[in-house]
Amino acid sequence: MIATEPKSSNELESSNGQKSAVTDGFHLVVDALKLNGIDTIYGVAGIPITDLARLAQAEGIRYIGFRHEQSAGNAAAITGYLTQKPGICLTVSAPGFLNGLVAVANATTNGFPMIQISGSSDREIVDLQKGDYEELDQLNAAKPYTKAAFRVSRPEDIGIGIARAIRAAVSGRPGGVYLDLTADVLGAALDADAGAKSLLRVVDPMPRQIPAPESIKRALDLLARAQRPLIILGKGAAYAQADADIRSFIEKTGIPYLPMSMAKGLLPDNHPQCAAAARSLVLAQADVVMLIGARLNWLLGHGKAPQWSPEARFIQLDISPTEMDSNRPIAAPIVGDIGSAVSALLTTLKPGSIRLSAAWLKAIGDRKQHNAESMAARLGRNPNPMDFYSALRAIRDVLRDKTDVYVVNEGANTLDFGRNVIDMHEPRKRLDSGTWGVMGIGMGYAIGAAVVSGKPVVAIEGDSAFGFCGMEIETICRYELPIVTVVFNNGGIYRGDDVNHSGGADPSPTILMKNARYDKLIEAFGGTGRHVTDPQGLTKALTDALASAKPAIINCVIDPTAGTESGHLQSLNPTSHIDSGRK
Ligand code: ADP
Ligand code: TZD
Ligand code: MG
Repeated sequence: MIATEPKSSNELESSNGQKSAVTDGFHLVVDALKLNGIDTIYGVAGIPITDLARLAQAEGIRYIGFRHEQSAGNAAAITGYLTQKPGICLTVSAPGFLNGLVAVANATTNGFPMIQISGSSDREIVDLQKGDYEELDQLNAAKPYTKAAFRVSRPEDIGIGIARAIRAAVSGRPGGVYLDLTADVLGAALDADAGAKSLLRVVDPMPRQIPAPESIKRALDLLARAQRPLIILGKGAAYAQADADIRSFIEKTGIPYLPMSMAKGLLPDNHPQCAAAARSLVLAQADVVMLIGARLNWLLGHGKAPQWSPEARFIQLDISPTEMDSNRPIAAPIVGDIGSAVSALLTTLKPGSIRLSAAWLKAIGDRKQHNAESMAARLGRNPNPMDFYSALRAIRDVLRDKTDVYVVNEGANTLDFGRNVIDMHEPRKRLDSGTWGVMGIGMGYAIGAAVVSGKPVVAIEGDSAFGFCGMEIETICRYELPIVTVVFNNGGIYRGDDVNHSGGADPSPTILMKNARYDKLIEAFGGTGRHVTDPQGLTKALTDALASAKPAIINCVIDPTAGTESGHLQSLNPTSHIDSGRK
């Protein structure tokens, strides 16, 4: 059982009869986390970390207990993204560890700082494969999927282990870190004074990385020669929390910008320089492109023609030097942290040095207006049943003046349409499937955002996406978090009308339960469920749910034929002729 008294309360009688205060691994872990300002742990309890969770809570760290480690890990990852402090996920050995590892891998892919702390079984049994309870060589399993992985094998190394994990998570390009704590280390006793001395508070774990002045000059010279410049803001720019300087640089230069999905709101989406509604035009025609915290990966077509002009030249601001030239040659790399880099750009920028061609701005303005009109027409329709547009219009209108609400979004069509329709007005308020396009982040991200901010969250979830993490509804109700989950229920992955080509009775691989009532799930846990079939019903249900600030699910019936296979990613989906009758 846990010692309810705080640390160093136990006393051991030594061989000479002297009593000396002792501490143990559990206390040292909690003390080390607190010393480094960690105030929240997300996890699932069990052998050997149950008492670690209890002790953390007893000592004032908020502990949020989940139903599945993957969601706990996702909550930790988004906490890291929102706060620049590593989010902590606590897991049990082997299966719990592996469940959490998916979230750590996803965090690493997205550049979110988090630490998965996992208990592990006895080394001598694991290493000789003698067959332990929950046996797994966790450290080696974690290595390929994490930014760094460490194991602590002596209680006196806990302080160093946690310090190294924190630095690895937040320095340079942030990522997911694994920290392995054996059951032996957790239970091991240590002289309390020696234990206290072994702990350290990390100094400046996320040091500024000031870019070379010549790299700033090279970039500004290139921009000065541009006719059709474009800035792309990625989630690295949002993460950097240099919001005012980024806005100032964009406004001072007048350069049109395109936000990647999680950078939406860094400047409000209705900003006159936002070129999101002219995306294909600006990608194809820009002659100098400045990437700020965005990788030229698949989300940007790898920078390749025909999406991009083969003549375009690139400036890239990134903390990771090896990101440069990963897809296209980078003519002006700026390696450093975005806060320092943008501030240096602002001080070096000479007024009037960047002149945009009027034709460029006009072409963008015209295309924006044209596309805005088509979008308004699509959003203006009121089909029955609802399609993605009419449902998202209702949500957009409810959220318009509630700019403090976090929006979590995942699915295929639900994600792709949601990104385009829901405007964001504040930085770091949109949290979505990110670099992997992963399903199942929804409830973890929603819980993490609600816990760190105390603000309301609206999670717009495809019905398939929701299923990956739906049991966390109980977690949301247990902690009474102000999260409204809107399930876009089109009865399937992408669509709800696919057929079994064998003619047999089983549903098609992409089909989910017809007429499922996700709203009823939350009622089992005392939350509010609403079933809506039209935009008016959705408007009212969402407005009421946000006003109550209580957990709610809105089951939102969407036309099963409204979506497209793979959403907007059809070009990535290889297809086969399944049978001759297939259309
Ligand atoms: P998006 O998906 O929004 O395009 P990416 O995740 O591809 O964004 O890119 C984010 C980039 O931002 C990464 O290459 C990462 O190294 C970089 N980055 C993250 N934090 C910082 C920072 N503080 N300063 C500079 N670059 C950063
Ligand atoms: N598993 C995981 C972890 N991530 C994935 N991206 C997938 C499977 C494959 N997948 C997608 O890429 S989107 C999607 C899956 C299963 C679900 C789409 O259905 P939905 O959204 O109901 O969430 P729409 O609105 O019906 O398209
Ligand atoms: Mg669906």
